[in-house]
Order: sequence, then C-alpha cells, then structure tokens
Amino acid sequence: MAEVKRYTVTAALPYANGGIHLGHLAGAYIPPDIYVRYRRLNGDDVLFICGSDEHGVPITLGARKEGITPQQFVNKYHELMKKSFEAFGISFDIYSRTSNKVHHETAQQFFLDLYNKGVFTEETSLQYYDEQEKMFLADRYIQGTCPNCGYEKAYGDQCERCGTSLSPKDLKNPVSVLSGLPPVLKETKHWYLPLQNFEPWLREWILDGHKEDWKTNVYGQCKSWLDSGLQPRAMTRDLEWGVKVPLPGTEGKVLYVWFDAPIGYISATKELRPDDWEKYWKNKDTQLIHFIGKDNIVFHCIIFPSILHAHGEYILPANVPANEFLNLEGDKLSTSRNWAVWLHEYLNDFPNKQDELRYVLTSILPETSDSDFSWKGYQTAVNSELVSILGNFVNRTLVLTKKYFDGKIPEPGELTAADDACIRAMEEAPKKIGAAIESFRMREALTELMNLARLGNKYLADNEPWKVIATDEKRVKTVLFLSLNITAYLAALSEPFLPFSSEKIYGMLKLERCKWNEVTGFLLEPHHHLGETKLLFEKMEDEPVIAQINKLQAIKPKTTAGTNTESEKKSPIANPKPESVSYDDFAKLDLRVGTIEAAVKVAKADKLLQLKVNLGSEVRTIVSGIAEHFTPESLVGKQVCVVANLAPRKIKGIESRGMILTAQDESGALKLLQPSEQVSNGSVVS
Ligand code: B3M
Ligand code: ZN
Repeated sequence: MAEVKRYTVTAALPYANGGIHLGHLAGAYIPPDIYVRYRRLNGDDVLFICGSDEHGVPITLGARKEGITPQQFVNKYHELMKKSFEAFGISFDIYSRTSNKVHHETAQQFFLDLYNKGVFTEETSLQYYDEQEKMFLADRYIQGTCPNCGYEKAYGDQCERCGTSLSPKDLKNPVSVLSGLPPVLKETKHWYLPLQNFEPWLREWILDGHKEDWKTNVYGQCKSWLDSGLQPRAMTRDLEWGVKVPLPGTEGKVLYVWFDAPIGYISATKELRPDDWEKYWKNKDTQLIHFIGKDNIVFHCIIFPSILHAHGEYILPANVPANEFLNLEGDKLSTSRNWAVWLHEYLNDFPNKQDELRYVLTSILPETSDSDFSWKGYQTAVNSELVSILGNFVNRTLVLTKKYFDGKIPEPGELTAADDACIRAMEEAPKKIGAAIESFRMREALTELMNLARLGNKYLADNEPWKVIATDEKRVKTVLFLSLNITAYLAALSEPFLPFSSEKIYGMLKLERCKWNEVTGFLLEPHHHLGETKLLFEKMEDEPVIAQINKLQAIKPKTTAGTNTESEKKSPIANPKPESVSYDDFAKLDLRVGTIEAAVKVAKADKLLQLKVNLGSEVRTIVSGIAEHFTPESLVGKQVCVVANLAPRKIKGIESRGMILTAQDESGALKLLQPSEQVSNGSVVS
C-alpha cells in the first residue's frame, strides 16, 4: 500500500468587510478546492484551512462607515462569506475567524516566543497622529499622493493605482482619513521584524531552493523583493482593534494584521484538531501549501516564512501557487466601485447553478496572467461546453440505455480495435488530470476532463447506436456498455471541479463514489440498474445573461467616471443587446420621419427638451433627453426619425408621444439620425 501523504492546504483569509466575489473565488478558493478534493480522493491526509481575517484597518474603517462596532461588522460579513463558500462547495475542513479567543492566544504566544528569542528590534520613531481624533494613523488611516505614480488617494500602506507598497511617510501631502486634516508627527514605540537579516536565508531557500517548483510569477516577485533590499517592518500598530500586544505597558497597541492573520491558519488548525494539530505544522513530512492572489505574495513568501523560520519549530511552505487577477468585462474588479459579481447575488439570480460558475471560472483561471470574466463568455462556455459536450454525452448515454435496455447495463460483446483504443484513452484520463492538478495547472486538468467527455461523444457519433439498433442489438450493447463506463469515469473525475454534477451523475448511475486510484477498468458491471435520469445542465438563455450585463452597466458610468474612461470605451459591455429579435418583433415598431417645428427647454430639467414634430398627418409633442447635446434653436427645421407608436409617457408633467432616434459614439457625442435627403413628413422608416 502506498504511504499516506499529509498536506496542510490554506486559502487566503478574506477580510470580513464585504462579500465574496468572482475574483476571490478564481484567485484563491477554486484552485485549492480542486486540489484538496483531488488529494482526498487519493486517500491523502489533507486539511483545508481558511477563515475570516477580522482585524486591520479595512475592518475598523468599514465599521465606522456603517456606524456599528468592529465586532458587529465582522460578525455580519463573516456569516455572509461563510455561507457563500459553503454554497459553492468550497470544502474547507474549517472556516474559522481571527477574532476567536484561540487565535488571539496563539498569535500572542507566537509574538512572545519571538520576543523572548530577541528576534524583534524596538524602535521609537515619529509617526503621524490625528490631533482631533487623538489617534495614530496607521496604514489606511492616512491618505496622500503616491510618490511613484502621483495618485492622490494612495493609502499609507499601498497605492491602489500602481500597486506600490508604501509606508505612511512616503506619501506626499498626507491627510487623516478620519478628520481630513493634515496629521502631526508624534513619538511612539514599536517592535520590528528585521527582514534584512533574513535576506541571505531567504535567498537560499527561495532563489536556490524553489526555482524549479514555484510558479514563475511567484518566484519572480520574490526575486524582485529580495533584489531591491528588505527593510525592517513594524509588527505592531497603535490601534484599538486587533490582537493586543502581550507586553506590559503597551496599552493601545495591537499586533500588525499581517503578523496575526497568517498565524490564523495555525489557530484554525488548533481549533479543528486540538489534539494533533502539531503534525500539520511541525512535522517535516507534511507539505504546507498556501493558495493566494498575487497581491499577497510578499506576505506568504517572505514575511510569514521569516516569522516561521525565526520561531524554529514550524515547517515552511512547500509551495505558494499564487494566481494573477481576474478582471470583469475588461475592467479591474473593485469592491469600492462595486465592479464585481458577488456570489450571494449570483446565487439569488442563478439558484443551483454553482457548478456552471465553477466550470467557467476554472476554464479561465488567471494562472499565468490576468484573465477576464464576461457574461457572454460565461453563456458560451455553459452552452457550448457544459451542455453540448458533457451534459449531452451523459444524457444520450443514459437515455439510450433506458430506451433499449430498460435502464439495465447491457452485457458487452466482443471488443473491436476501436473499442480497445477508446478504453485505453479513457484509462489515461485519471493520470492526465491528476498530473495537471498536482502541478497546479487546473485549467489544463479541466480540459483533460472535458476531453474525456469529447471522447465519449465521438465514440457515440462513430458508432451510431441509434441506427445500429435496427440491425445489430448486440453491438449496441457493447457501445452502451463502454459509454456507460466513460460516464462513470466522468462522475468520479469531475468531482474536484464540479462536485454537484459529479454527485448527480453518481446518482443517475446508482454508483458508489470511488477513489481516484479505483478509476480503472470498468466501474459498472452488466445487469446493474441505473437510477433516475435528470438533465445535468440547462441551456443558458440570453435573457438572464443580458440582465446581468445591464446590472453591471448601471454601475459603470457612476463609479468609473473620470478614472477609467479608456477601458470603459473599449469595454464590450458598453452596449449590450440581445443577439437577435424576430422580424415580427421588429415590424411592430412604427418608425417615421418628421420635422422638428419647435424646441424649448423643459423647466427644472437640465437634460430635457420639449419638441413639436410634424409627422405629416399630425404634429406630436415629444420630450427628449438631448438638451445637453443640442441647443433648441439648432434643432428647429431638422428632419429626424421617430418611434411613432411608443406608448405615451408623462415626463415632468408633459405627455410625450414618441421618441427621437439618435446615435452616440465612444466620445459620448450625440447625433440625430436623419434621412440622407429631405423626404416628406410621415415617410415610413424600414
Ligand atoms: N486578508 C488580504 C486580502 O484579503 C488578507 C489575506 C490574509 S491571508 C493570511 O487580500
Ligand atoms: Zn501609485
């Protein structure tokens, strides 16, 4: 028997200051979930650890904004995030939180252990202080101009525009985010981790030791941090909310959130396995793997390992497979601008379609570079891959078996050379998928899974059981026997990616779940009865997809004005429209040419003009939102196209009967839609 391997797998602890969105899921939660599900199916000893990061300035500022205490604030978001993860089948062994007692104790003990070893340096320095609020301004409590890119709203710890990591003193024109006033400098004492002392060791451990097995993006970022020289980093802050510094005379000081948060992985393990947690953190046979997004690389590859190394008893990460970022419809995801698709909202809009999202995200994971999620892409992937390839194969196989053999697995006859080739290809699948997962190439692993379904479809198409049944039932028995076994493989091998669908397929086959190494030979034997057949995936129609696009479009202009106009213009969602309407629908419109005879501004409405339009048989009043683009005088005498049978609408008390057609280009300039030459009023547009 193969030796059982032990893995401690962590996923970044999300800040409890909002929901979970697609970027989170694709960055740091789907990849480890695939990984641990696969490891468990191999019979390995795996712990999958996560929880909410409940400290740090993002939390206290968020609470202040909502007018509640930090504890109330984190309670609210912890629950929301926990539920989202559960709903999407992210199979943590524990989802803990850093406001727990066990975490405070563990983090404090860790700090004391390092303190007693003399690891920290103590420094008294001048730091920014808000005299009105009577507090020091750590990290995000201070804003100013980024010395690197000139962005005026950079934070004291990082510039969100250019990504540079900063310290408050780097900012030009600093102001307190609390009072808006320029801060003063005041003396305060803190404990620093002298990272520069760890540099030789880090170079050896990462640059020499992990050149081959760490991802190039991760290795590259570490190298550039090391090459630019490490600085001492304060491990304490002057704040009220957080883990109290466990030293006498340190009132009003807490541990730096990036000191305590990664220790959260350890506390959560303790909470889950109070008796044997140590083997997951201190035993050299355990592989520690951190799944994170790229903005967390320095903390997981440089700072936390230095802390673990300094402590001395702990294992170091064997790998840190960080992902790049996922964009949304061509733009950077942003919580503050609400440019995001939130899991709790997706669940509302698409109940029971978790696997669809898992599938699409896995197929575009930002493994080596940033990638983009679009709703059109989502729809295409669901329809042309999940429905047409996987769903179609499983469904055809089961339906044909019901039809010809009453849902009983038929006895195979003699195998042809093509059958043998199909079996060999099918038996390669678990190896190929497994190898890709083990090297953190989840996209490739998913492609291999889909290739197995493609193999099945091709096998059915080549053998045409629906035709052959008329002449050779025996052959059909063999073909369906093999197809059913491919289906059984799909049930087992899809589990890491599509856990809900895997369970459905197992149910339809009435098959017990199998381990990865049991996926060999034939999993289904003749005479076994199938369960009830259900549709695996439904076609994704235009309507719900367009609704999502419109929902995002409604957010866009308000939130990105002035910041992102270039990408906004190029964004494919600038003008979402259904792909097609029937001719009959189009023919319902009565489009006509008319001449504007009068135009006046509508009182108390900056955007509206009241127009009189001559349509030949009548003169219509039309209220149009074009006042920012045309002066009333410039319109008089112009011919325009009018939607003449639009239901009348009262706008600012005026009944508007019709709509003027205009065209708007990327610059935002509006033009009237006009016939190329004068025509008589009332002419039909078609
Ligand atoms: N909460 C930062 C983030 O959400 C942080 C991760 C902690 S992992 C120990 O990006
Ligand atoms: Zn910057």
